[in-house]
Amino acid sequence: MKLYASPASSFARKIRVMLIEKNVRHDLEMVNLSAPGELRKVNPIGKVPALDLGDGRVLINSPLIAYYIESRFPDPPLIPADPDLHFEARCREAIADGVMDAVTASLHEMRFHVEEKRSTAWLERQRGKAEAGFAALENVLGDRAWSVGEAMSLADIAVACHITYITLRGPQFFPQDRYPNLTRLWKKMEARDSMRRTTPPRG
Ligand SMILES: N[C@@H](CCC(=O)N[C@@H](CS)C(=O)NCC(=O)O)C(=O)O
Repeated sequence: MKLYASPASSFARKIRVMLIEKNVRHDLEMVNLSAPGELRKVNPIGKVPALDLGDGRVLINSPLIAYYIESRFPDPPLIPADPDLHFEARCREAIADGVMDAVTASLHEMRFHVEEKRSTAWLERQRGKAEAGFAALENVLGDRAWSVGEAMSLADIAVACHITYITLRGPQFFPQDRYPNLTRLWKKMEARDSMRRTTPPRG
């Protein structure tokens, strides 16, 4: 099994963290996303993560890959088996991923357009999504230890991986004093071995 990732990708980091937490043996290929060459052969969309199962099948899109890993390697559970908690965890993952998509769209607009050519309406729309997403995650977390149930789950991993990336590349999208519950969870997550071993580069 080979995982295609890139050092900075928080979507790929979700999967790397899961594999480490579950102690799943795998090969890791770091891709330069500016020259995705080989990646395009396994994922026509050219995005990481992609998981090559080694039997001709390749899975793409982190929620699908996460679900596959959980199904194949259920211990320790990172997506709860209980149906209500299962979908709650995956819904939180989807909100965290959606925040990350909105922040990425904003960062691209700012990177690829000089100021006078940027769409303020587009930037505002993305900012609104990021703010609403973080607010929803903050409120449902409250003062509880974990996002869903009584143990760490994929929801916590997704939230933490994306907050780290956003804090490095667009800290204005995550003012820590506005989101004290998420900040507490994020810092706790970052102290884990699986998170330390997958820390993205600063540059
Ligand atoms: N929805 C996808 C998003 C993956 C994604 O956006 N990956 C980025 C890196 S964080 C990427 O590969 N970008 C390269 C490109 O779009 O060409 C997932 O959850 O896996």
